[in-house]
Amino acid sequence: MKSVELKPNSPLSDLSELGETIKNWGKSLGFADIGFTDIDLSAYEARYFNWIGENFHGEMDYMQRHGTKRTRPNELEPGTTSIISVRMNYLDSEAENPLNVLHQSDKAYISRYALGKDYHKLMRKRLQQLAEKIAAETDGFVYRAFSDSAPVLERPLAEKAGLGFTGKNSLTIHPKSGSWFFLGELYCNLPVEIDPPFEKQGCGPCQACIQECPTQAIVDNAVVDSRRCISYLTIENKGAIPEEFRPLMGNRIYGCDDCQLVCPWNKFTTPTKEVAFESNNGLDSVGLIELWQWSEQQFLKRLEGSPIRRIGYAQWKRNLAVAIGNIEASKETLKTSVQHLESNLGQINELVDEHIKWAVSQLKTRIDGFEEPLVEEVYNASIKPFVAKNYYLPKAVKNA
Ligand code: B12
Ligand code: SF4
Ligand code: SF4
Repeated sequence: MKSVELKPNSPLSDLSELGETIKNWGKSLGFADIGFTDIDLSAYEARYFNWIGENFHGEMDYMQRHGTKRTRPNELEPGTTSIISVRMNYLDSEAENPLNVLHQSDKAYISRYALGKDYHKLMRKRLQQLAEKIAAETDGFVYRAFSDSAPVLERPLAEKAGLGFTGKNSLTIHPKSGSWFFLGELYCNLPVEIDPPFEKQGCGPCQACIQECPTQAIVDNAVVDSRRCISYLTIENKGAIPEEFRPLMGNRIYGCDDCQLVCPWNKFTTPTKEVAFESNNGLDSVGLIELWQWSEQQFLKRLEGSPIRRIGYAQWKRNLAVAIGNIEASKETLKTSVQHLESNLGQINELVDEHIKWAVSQLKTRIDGFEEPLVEEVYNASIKPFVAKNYYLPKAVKNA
C-alpha cells in the first residue's frame, strides 16, 4: 500500500504535526476526545472468544459471524496500520432526571442514548468529515469509518487509544467524563504516534453495577451475559422475553442504564452539546399508556430518525405490555390498564398477545390482592429492587 505523505501545498511542515492537528479538528467536529492506537488486539482476543464460547451473545448472530475479523483489524480492512478512536457525549442534561422516571412505574423508561436521533449515522458522518480534512492535507490516505456498524472491537480500541478504562460494567469510562458517550473509529494507514493506553481499571473495590443490575447480567468483571441484560432483552431479542426477567424489567421499555446510573464515575459526566441528541419529542418522561395507544403509523411518524424505530412496532408493543404489567398504582388505574391491554388482543401478532396475557394476569393478581399485603410480597420476592439506592448524576442534570 502507498505510504501517506503531506501534500506539497499543506501548511503543515511535517507529518509529525498531523496527530495534534487531527485532534483539534476532531474537537471542532464535536468529538469529546480523539486518540490513536495500533492494530494489535491480541491481548483482548481470548476474552472475546470466551464470551462467544459461553453464548453470552445470545441470538446476536452478527457477533460471532466474522471470526477473527473483529479482533484483527487488518483482516477486516486490509492495509490498516493505525486506528483513530473517538468518543462523543450523549447525555442531555435538559432531559427529565432519569431517576424520576425510574421511580414512577407508570412512566416509560427509555435509555438515555435513545432520546434523540440515531447516533450511527451522525457519528459516521462526522468521522467522514474528519477523514476528508485529513485527505485534503495528504496524499495516499486510505480509511474507513465505523460506529457500531461493523465487526469492530470498539471498547478495547478506545481503551488502547487512551479514551478510558473498561469498567466492571464493561463500558468504557473516562475518569473525567464518565461513560455516557458513543464510540467510533477511523481504520486508516496514517503513520501517527500512538497514545498511551489506559492500563488500570479505575473501579477499585466498587461493585455497584454488579450488585444493582436488575437482572444480574454482569456475571464477572467486565463480562455481560447479554441474554440477561435488559438492553438485549428489549432491543436485540426478537422473540418472547423469558418470564423470569419480565418483573425485573420494571418500566424499562428500550435499553437500560442502571449500570451507568449507579457508577460513581458518572458524577463527572460532560453533557452533550449535540442538538441531535437532545430529547425534544417528550420521550424523556412519557406515560406507558400514552405510548401503548400509539398506532403503528404514529410509532413510525413520532420516532422518525430515532434508533427506537429499528425494533419495529410489534417488539415495541411487546416491551410496553411487560412494563404495563409491572405498573404499581391504585386499583382503579390497574383496572384501566387491564382494559387498555385487552383492547389490543388479537390485533398485532401472537407474540404480543402472549405478553399482553402475561401482563393482564400480573395486574389482576395485584388487583385481587390489593387490600392485602400481597402487593409487597410479590415485589419483595422479585430478588432485586427495580430501583437502586444510590445514583450518580452530573450536577447539570435537571432536578438532580
Ligand atoms: C453487542 C453489544 C451490546 C450487547 C452486549 C454488551 C456487552 N457488554 O458486550 C448488549 C445488547 C447487551 C449491549 C448493551 C449496551 N450497549 Co452495546 N454494544 C455492543 C457492541 C455491538 C459489541 C460489544 C462487544 O464486542 N461485546 C463483546 C465483549 C466480549 O466485548 P467488550 O465488552 O467490548 O469486551 C472486551 C472488554 O470488556 C475487555 N476488557 C478490556 N479491558 C478490560 C479490563 C479488564 C480488567 C477486564 C476484565 C476486561 C477488559 O475484554 C473484552 C474482550 O475483548 C458495541 C459496538 C462495537 N462494535 O463494539 C456496542 C457498545 C459497546 N454498546 C454501547 C452502549 C451505549 C450500550 C448500552 C449502554 C445501551 C443501553 N443503554 O441500553 C448497554 C450497556 C450494557 C453493558 N453493560 O454493556 C456503546 C458503549 C459506549 C461506552 N461508553 O462504552 C458501544 C461501544 C456502541 C457505541 N459505538 O457507542 N451492547
Ligand atoms: S444495561 Fe441494565 S440489565 Fe444490562 S448490564 Fe447494565 S444494569 Fe444490567
Ligand atoms: S459502578 Fe463501580 S464497579 Fe461498576 S463500573 Fe462503575 S466504578 Fe466500576
